[in-house]
Formats: sequence, C-alpha cells, structure tokens
Amino acid sequence: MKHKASATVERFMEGLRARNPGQPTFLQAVQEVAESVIPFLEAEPRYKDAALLERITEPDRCILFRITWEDDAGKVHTNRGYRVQFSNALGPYKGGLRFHPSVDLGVIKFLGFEQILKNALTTLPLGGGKGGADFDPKGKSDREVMRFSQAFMTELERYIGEDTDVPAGDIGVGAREIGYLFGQYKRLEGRYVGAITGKGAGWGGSLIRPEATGYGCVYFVNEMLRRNGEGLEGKTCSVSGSGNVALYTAEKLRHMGAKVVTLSDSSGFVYDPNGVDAHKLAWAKDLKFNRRGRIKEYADEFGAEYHAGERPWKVPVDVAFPSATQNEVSGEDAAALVKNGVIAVGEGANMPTTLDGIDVFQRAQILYAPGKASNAGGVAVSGLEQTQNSMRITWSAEEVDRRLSDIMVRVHEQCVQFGVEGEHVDYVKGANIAGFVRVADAMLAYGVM
Ligand code: NDP
Ligand code: 2IT
Repeated sequence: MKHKASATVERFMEGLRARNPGQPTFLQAVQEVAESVIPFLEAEPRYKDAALLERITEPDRCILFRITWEDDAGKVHTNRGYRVQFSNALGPYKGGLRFHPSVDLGVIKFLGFEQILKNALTTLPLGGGKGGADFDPKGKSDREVMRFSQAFMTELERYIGEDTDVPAGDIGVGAREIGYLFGQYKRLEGRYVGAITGKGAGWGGSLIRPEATGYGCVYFVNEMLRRNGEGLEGKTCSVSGSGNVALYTAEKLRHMGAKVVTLSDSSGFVYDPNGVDAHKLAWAKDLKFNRRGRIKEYADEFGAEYHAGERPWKVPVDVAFPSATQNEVSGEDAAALVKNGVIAVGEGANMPTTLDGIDVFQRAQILYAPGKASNAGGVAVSGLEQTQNSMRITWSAEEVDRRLSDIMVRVHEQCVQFGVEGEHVDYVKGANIAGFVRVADAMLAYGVM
C-alpha cells in the first residue's frame, strides 16, 4: 500500500515541491512532520496566522562552496561543499558534516530540517544545521583526507563559531576527519574555541561522545519497552550499518543483555546467530575504525553468514536498529519485520524508514521510534561538549553517561506527552509536535522575521 497524504497536507506540500525541485529527501522529511503538525496547528489558536510551518521549512541560509584539493599523485580534484544554517531559534546552528558521494543540497536540507526538531527535543540550547560534501573518503589515503578536510575548512571557517554554528561528524566524518577539520579551524582563527564537537578526548572532546548516539538509541528503546512492562534483556536484535552509530548500539545492547545478530555496510550484511560478543565487537571496531575494511571480513573471520547486496530486515528479531542511512527500510522491509514478530524499532540513522515503511509499523502498532527522537543522544552529548568547552572543565565518563541517559528519558517523556493515544503511543506524532512546539514558541516570541 502506498502512503497517501491528507488534502491539507497535500496543499502545503504542493507549494513546497514547487519551491524545492529535485530535493526528494527534503520533501519526504517535511511531509512526515507536516502530517503530524498541520492538524495540531489547525487546533491551536495561538499558532494560527503565524505561518510557522512555511517559515521553519525555509532555511535561514544555504552556503555552497568549491573545494579544490590535490591527491597523492598530484592530480587536482574539485568537490562541492555545503552548510545549511536552518534555524537558530533555540541556540547556535548545530549539526554534523557528511562526506559521501550522494551528498547534494536536498540531502543536507533534509538532515538540517530533522536536526532542528531533534535538537529541540534534547532541551539543550541548540539550533539546527547540517553540512558536508560530495567527497568519498573510501579508498583515500590519510594525507588525501587531510588535504581535503583542510581545503573544506578553509572555506567553512568564516561561517562557523562557538556562538554561531557548531559542526560535528556524520557519515564519513569520524575522529580522523574531525581532527583535521578542527586543526585547520584553529590555525585559521588563531585561537582555540569549541566551534566543532566530536573532538578527541585528549584535545577538548567529551568522553562518551563517540558512544553517545548508539548508547542513547538503546536507552530510548529501553524506555519504550519499560513503559510496556518489558526490557531488552534476552531480546534478539538486528543492527544495520557498521559505523559509529551501529557499533556503539551493538555495544550497549550487549551491556543490557540483548543479542545482536546482524551488522552491515553498503555491500551486504552479516548474520551471526551466536551473537556479536565482546571479542567480536572489539574486532569489528578495529576493522571499521582503524583498518577501514568491509563487514564481509567479519563473516570470514568468525564463520558467520554473509549476504552480499542485501539488507538485514528479513532476519527474524524482537527489535531492529536501522543505523546506516536514509531510506534503508522500505515498506516491504517493514512488512517482513512485522511478519516475523518485531516488537520495537529504534532508528539510529536519520530517516532510515520510508513513508510506506512508517505506515506499516504504525498500522501494526509496534513501538516505532523515529530517528529524530531515538538518535538525539549524539547531538545531546555534543551540546554537553560545548558546555564543558565553555566552562573549561572535563566531566567524567560516568557523569556524561548519566546526563545522556537523563536526556533520553526526557526525550521519551516529551514524545509520550504529545503522542499518547489511549494505550498506544504514536512516537512520530509525539516527537514531531514536541520538537515543533519548542521552536514555534521561540519564533512567536521573536515576532515576524
Ligand atoms: P559512519 O560513516 O560511521 O557509518 C555509516 C555506516 O552506514 C557504514 O557502515 C556505511 O557502510 C553505511 N552506509 C552509509 N551509506 C550507506 C548507503 N548509502 N547504503 C548502505 N549503507 C550505507 O556514519 P555514522 O554511524 O555516524 O552514521 C550512520 C547514520 O546515523 C546516518 O544516518 C547518520 O546521519 C546518523 N546519525 C549519526 C550521528 C553521529 O553522531 N555520528 C548522530 C545521529 C544520527 P559503507 O562503509 O559501506 O559506506
Ligand atoms: O545527525 C546528527 O544528529 C549528528 N550527526 C550529530 C550532530 C552533532 O552536532 O553532534
């Protein structure tokens, strides 16, 4: 069954489509929010006539720039860089940088738009933004990545700052890239300030930031299950991806007594019915973070099944954690998960489920956590990193983890507050409205601008 919008949402989307041709992921992200927010706005007199949805879907500004760099053989390459400063209603623009060949303006706008509402849900003083480049770090040497990152920051530096816009990592931007980016920022500015998060713990980063998105996602799903008198202990789980979010999701699931049976990358997935134990996880981290290898090697090393070119959603599990990329769970994938008895889905990735897939989860009334709620832990600990940098102090890992867990409980409570429908909670509606209300109230206070 194909997803269908109501007549009022369709009228709003018609205008948005006309203004944003060729940006399907941006339109998809807005449509999901509009379907929750438009009925809410129509029933709330204080928001009427303020054109809030029209304003919040138009970025404050989009910055596009050229990046020219030289590879190890001396060949010159040109890429395109982006920073979309979407909304600073609640704080400095905040959001990651993605280096991936699929990056274009529409992708960065979808991510920036999601980031506004996600950051609002954390209740920290964070606006929303996103950036990146159509650069592929795969197969590049460290020095090539360094030269690219330095060239990227040479352009971006003038637009960011600790009180204006604070980038971080995302797909293709991890500890190595943040090091090169921050080093160049610091050099150009001639001063050390926390204008980037995700820094190494030894040079201004926060403990638990690498773990935060995955850990936070597991904390959120645990809250959903707890509300239904259940827990993660003994549950079988599938995780997609094998990057930062996926591997720390797997780690926290193991801490909580759950069994992770899949990991993946863009080439295929591994199925390990015995579960990813501590030794295998340490091995996978080394494979992905240091050796930059492919997940197939996990199957070779540990005798697990490898399914080339496939995604893990046909494997029967209790809980699924899509943690790779957008639109990786189709309507068909969602139906396979539901048919096999999935009880909860926690999105580590941004918008991993298509609108058709969301319909399937919602009709089945499973516990479905949209990414903007369940993956908010990453940016939340980025916010805590900014606080530590401003105060020039370092919190212990236990302190940051406790704050992260408290924030995820609060995000969950807000979703319940705005999404409860009898016995059931619509977490999509809850997350969209709770995030929107925070931003909308600030916008109303600022007047017409
Ligand atoms: P990484 O670059 O560390 O890992 C990305 C993983 O996803 C890799 O396994 C990669 O496989 C896979 N992947 C990427 N693109 C595709 C694709 N087009 N098709 C299939 N697989 C793909 O990124 P992160 O773990 O940081 O990010 C994962 C997701 O989580 C993204 O949606 C990101 O926006 C979101 N997110 C990240 C946060 C963070 O703090 N890092 C915070 C909140 C959300 P391969 O190596 O083959 O490309
Ligand atoms: O999608 C996200 O929330 C991130 N990539 C993290 C953003 C951040 O500023 O830490």
